Amino acid sequence: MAIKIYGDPGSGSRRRVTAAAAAMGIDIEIVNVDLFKGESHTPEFLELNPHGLSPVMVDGDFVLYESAAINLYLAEKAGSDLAGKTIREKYEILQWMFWSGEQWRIFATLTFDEVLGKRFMGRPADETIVQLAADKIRAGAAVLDAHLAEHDYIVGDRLTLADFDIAGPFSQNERTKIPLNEFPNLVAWQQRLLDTVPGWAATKREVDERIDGALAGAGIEL
Ligand SMILES: N[C@@H](CCC(=O)N[C@@H](CS)C(=O)NCC(=O)O)C(=O)O
Repeated sequence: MAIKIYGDPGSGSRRRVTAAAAAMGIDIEIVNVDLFKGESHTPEFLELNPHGLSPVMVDGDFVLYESAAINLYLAEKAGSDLAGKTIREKYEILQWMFWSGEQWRIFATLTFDEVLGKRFMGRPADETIVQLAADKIRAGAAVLDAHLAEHDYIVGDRLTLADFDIAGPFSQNERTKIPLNEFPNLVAWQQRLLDTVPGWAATKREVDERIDGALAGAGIEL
């Protein structure tokens, strides 16, 4: 039975999982959950993830949420080296994945909620929050940019799960305008991922079509 991934095609977090699964050659069955219709807050979905967030993985009777945890589970199950070949590489990858969750993507999500989420609700963004998130993103991006001046990928100069996690905020930046484009090595690395990781390019098209379609449907111009 294929592993199921529940989530919305516009979700940058679902993207991290579906792109990583493709890179690891893992067969998955996608179950679409429409976030715009509130489908992640139905009683059935909340049984899978009480936080009501996309994505969720279901492998037989095992249910797991949090994209990074799902990717680590998939890598271990498939025996993929995307989670690291040596103990040192594994912990370097985990270092970046934890950093990404706690210090990086959270500010991109905050910006998405302010700039896009609130637009869908007809409310203005809180500029103090947008500015705070931009400052935090700039601080992290400066470190990443310096790191990527010396490396083609985040760890070990080859694709790993750390790349998917840290690239997550690029999923919405054409719409949220978080300040990633000020950092040339970061932009070049993102383009490298799009050019060399087919699943990253395919899921970008999915996210863009889904969110741009929702914006057009709601008559919102950014
Ligand atoms: N840290 C979580 C983030 C999940 C998340 O924020 N998902 C968003 C879409 S990218 C969501 O489902 N939002 C719906 C909501 O807030 O109700 C993960 O990595 O899975």
